[in-house]
Amino acid sequence: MKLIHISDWHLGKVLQGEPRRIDSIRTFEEIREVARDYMPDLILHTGDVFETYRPSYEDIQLGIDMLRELSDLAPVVVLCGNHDSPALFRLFQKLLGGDRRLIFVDQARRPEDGGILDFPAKDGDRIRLAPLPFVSNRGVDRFLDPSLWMSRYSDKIDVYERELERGLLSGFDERRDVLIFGAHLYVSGAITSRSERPLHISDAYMAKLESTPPVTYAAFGHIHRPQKLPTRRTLARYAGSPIPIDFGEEGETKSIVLVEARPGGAPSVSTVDLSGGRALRTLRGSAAELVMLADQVDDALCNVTLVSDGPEPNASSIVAAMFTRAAILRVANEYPGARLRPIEDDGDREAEEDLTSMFRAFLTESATTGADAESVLEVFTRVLTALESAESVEIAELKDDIEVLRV
Ligand SMILES: [Mn+2]
Repeated sequence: MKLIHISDWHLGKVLQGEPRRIDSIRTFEEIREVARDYMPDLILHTGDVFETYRPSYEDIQLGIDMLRELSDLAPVVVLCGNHDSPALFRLFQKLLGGDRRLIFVDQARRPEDGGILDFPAKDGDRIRLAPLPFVSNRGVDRFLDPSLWMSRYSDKIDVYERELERGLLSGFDERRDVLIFGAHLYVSGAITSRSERPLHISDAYMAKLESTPPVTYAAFGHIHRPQKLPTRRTLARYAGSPIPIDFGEEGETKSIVLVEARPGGAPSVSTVDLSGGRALRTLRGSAAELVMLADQVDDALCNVTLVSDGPEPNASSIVAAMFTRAAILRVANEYPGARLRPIEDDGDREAEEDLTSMFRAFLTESATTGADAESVLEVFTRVLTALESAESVEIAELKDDIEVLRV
């Protein structure tokens, strides 16, 4: 049998104001070409098709069109990720009726409730898939015995995995079956990209990798960095996202996974790199240094810091003129005095800090733009004092000061 494992499209993602639709379309075209050549028996999408619970109609249309195109090549199973809405997945499934070519799995089900999906493969083989969409820690979990509702996340996931394992093994035919597990899950040992939703990759949402059911291949979604997982008994991978979703993924090579296996045999697993998504680049340097980088940047999405001797009020236009093909998402200007030096902590901190010291602390972490930090702090203090002391403040008198604070 042959399987293609894809994941984490995040359609509808807008990065610092820049829509990523074109990146998704370009990588989809690569995925489709690979699928046409590979001729898989099954395509498994391990979740986060959409960026949000309520995707726009355009993004729904795009996602469905892409999945339908893939389903012309092989049956497609899509697991609900933590960014996806289970209710929307149920609606899709309802609209598709009995279409066995495109299956949306909103939640895990017990084997007797259709929790295990079988697909015919080449040479009379059969793929048995145990799908485990994202399990939330919130609310009452009907899959579990009520006595387990309050237990740790990893223990809950264990229950799901044992139940699905039972389903995979019941009626298992070693001469023709290849077992596959698919889950939208953060498992121990995974290296994150820092661009996944932080809460959902915290320890509170971590499952034990060793609890993965014993299958020929375990397909994981959720973590955006493509990677093989350090398991001994089961071959397991995160397919990762096809495009770098956020700056935490800067420089990652994206890919999809191809799996070929015979019943009872070890799988052969390979990856195909995807290059369609525009790169993300963080650039920092003087005008002379940045100009040298301009050639390599191409059409990347860039966050640029222009380093100068003093405040550079035209930083944005200088940078824009250098990088004509790139999408400039953010321009910062750094120069001596743009940040305050932190004051030594004398340990005798008052219970409630006053606004000036809070603002001072802020200016040690965030650079000012257009005026040096000392003068911004001075103006801030002057405005604050005026507001606190005067019975009525003439805004007009403070106008110049406020102008400085605005830049
Ligand atoms: Mn996810």
